[in-house]
Amino acid sequence: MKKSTMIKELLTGNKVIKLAGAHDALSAKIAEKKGFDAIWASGLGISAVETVPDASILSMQEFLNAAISMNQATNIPVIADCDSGFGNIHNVIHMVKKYEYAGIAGVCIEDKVFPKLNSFLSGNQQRLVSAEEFASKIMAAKDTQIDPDFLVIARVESLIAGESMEDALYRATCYAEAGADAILIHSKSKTSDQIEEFSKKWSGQVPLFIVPTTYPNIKTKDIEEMGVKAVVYANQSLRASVKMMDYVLGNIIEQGSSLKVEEEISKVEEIFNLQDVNQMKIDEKKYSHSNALV
Ligand code: SPV
Ligand code: MG
Repeated sequence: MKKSTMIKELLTGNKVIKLAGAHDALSAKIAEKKGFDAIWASGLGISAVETVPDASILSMQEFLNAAISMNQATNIPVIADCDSGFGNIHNVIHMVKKYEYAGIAGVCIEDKVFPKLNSFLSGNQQRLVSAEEFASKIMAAKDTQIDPDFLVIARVESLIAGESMEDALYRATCYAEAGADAILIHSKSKTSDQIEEFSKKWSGQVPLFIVPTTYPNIKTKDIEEMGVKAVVYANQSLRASVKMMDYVLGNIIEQGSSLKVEEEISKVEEIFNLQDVNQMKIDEKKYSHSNALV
């Protein structure tokens, strides 16, 4: 089954869809192994791998290459975080052609100006484009896709930019009417109150996605009860790997050896498994020169 069809089917199913943020093929593969339904090719994560800010610094092609790596390494759909669409409607049209052709199951674009800033960057003003301008981007994206199952998610940043709940609901309605397949409602609140209020007032026209980074106490059961369809754990694996690398490398310098941390890190065999070394061994036997001659 096509990966876009897989995600479309999940959207119409009755389970909450769990997406894991990934920053490369390895993190995507671990997410699949752990049972996530889909991958979120995180703009923050992909930028962090290059140690640049999540502020439209990398090019679309760089984000796309990272998403392709994740897609090729896994059997589950990849939804690509495409920031504000890399520019205006012409950039969005180009983006949809490229991502769809590459086999990415869907894209998510947000209603911030280009260049965008990560939603949690403080001290900088988060600026939105008008609802009308962003609705045009959604229309352009939907008109461009060839595969009917390719997903276009509209991300509403009103609550991030300090706008009202009414603004968020108005924008979400405009984007759904423009053809968005789902709405991602983002919040930086320390509690899930905003998301709860939004989902209560939402018409249900299209399904909702949430990203509970700042309100991590919310559980799958609560999400289900709210009527939210999908949850994106956008940056937990990135933060986990940074913390662990920092701790382990610091410890080696402090101790003068890796002995103390040896039990706390993955065995080399676990790395081999993630690299499909087993398959390499099977291929080696199957295609050995002696077999070829008999
Ligand atoms: C990302 O993962 O890049 C996101 C989610 O857009 S967040 O960083 O929470 O805004
Ligand atoms: Mg992002």
